[in-house]
Amino acid sequence: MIYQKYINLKYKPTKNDLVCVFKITPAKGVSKKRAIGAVAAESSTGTWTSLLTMPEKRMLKLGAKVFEIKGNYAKIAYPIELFEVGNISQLLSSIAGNIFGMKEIQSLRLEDIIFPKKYVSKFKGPELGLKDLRKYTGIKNKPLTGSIFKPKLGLTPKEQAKNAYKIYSNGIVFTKDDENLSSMQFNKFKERVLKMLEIVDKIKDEYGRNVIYAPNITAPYQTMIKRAQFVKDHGGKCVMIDFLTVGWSAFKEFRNQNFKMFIHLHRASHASFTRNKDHGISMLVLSKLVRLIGCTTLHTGTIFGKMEGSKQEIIEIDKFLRSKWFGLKQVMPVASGGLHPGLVPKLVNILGNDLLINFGGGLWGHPMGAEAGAKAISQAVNATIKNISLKDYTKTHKELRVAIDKWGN
Ligand code: CAP
Ligand code: MG
Repeated sequence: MIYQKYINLKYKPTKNDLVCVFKITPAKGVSKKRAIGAVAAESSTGTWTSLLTMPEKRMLKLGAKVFEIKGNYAKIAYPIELFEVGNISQLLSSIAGNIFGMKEIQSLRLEDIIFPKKYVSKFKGPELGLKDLRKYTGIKNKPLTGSIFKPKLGLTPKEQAKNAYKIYSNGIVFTKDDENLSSMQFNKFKERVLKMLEIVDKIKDEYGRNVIYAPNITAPYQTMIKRAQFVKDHGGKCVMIDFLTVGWSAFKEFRNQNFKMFIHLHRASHASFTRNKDHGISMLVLSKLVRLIGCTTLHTGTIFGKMEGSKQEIIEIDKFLRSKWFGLKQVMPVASGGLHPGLVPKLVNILGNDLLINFGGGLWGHPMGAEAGAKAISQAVNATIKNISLKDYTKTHKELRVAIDKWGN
């Protein structure tokens, strides 16, 4: 059986091999080795039967090698020659393509990819990274705080801009459109951007602070480019892209335009294939691919908020994004989703300060209004970095107390 020939437990990966870690659950009645061999074959040079078009020795030499099997986890080494330089789509069509549909497996999850320098060196990584964001905002040793306008759809540009002023002037440094706001009848892109950038300028004039607005340019590629250029032409410093719904190719091509603007990446739709721990692709893999292409900030989860994501997984992803990695700039992780001021201390204690913490409902739902919502967030961050318990801080900070009365901690 050809599949098993892709298993070679004596194989030692070379420094140029790309290594994938898979979690493989064989289908009923299929041996583990057959299932794992099938994944290695189908994701590299093989298929379901022997062939006459190439000597088997040559096909296996260029093929993937299963070099480690531990329980349901297999490590597979791929010769770098199997991948086109700089082509993420082709990489995924190989190691995250047909294999998920094979009858030999019941479920399959691509847990991690260990990239060789030879592969990474062909990518630019972030044009503007974590350090550039801190430099621009002037915020050094504490998390950045941001907000998403809510309700997520329905506000007019004028309403959004008015709300933006209320929170920028009370300590919020970053605001973004929601992931499903692009250019709607009730909120046209250009009108929104112009009104929002006027507020950004107003804050600069009145407070001397650089604040950031991330307009969502998610759209067909050419429209994205036009919208990004419009933002840049009007003094904007950042754009937001839902990278999975625009696609890897569009995201990479956009990055390659070198707009010299911050790129805020939203991961809408990721959970369709990251949350099932037996089948799909891990958020760690997505994070590595995103950093290869390059962005400034990436949503990675909150542990305590409304979205699924384990503490261990989010710690690992955030650590990777901030790590030294073949000279590529760092990416700032974004914690967003169901967050409110009461969660700030435990979030920062676990995920650290190099974080953008975004609040949607946890700001706009504050009983005293948006200004108080923004103040409560700043108060929670200040209490955390001063190592003062929220309980004590609420004694002298009403906005925080009202937030904790409503949402707890
Ligand atoms: C949060 C949010 C974010 C998600 C993203 C929303 O709003 O704007 O898009 O949290 O999730 O639309 O739900 P709230 P993730 O603060 O009101 O929850 O960062 O996990 O991709
Ligand atoms: Mg959202």
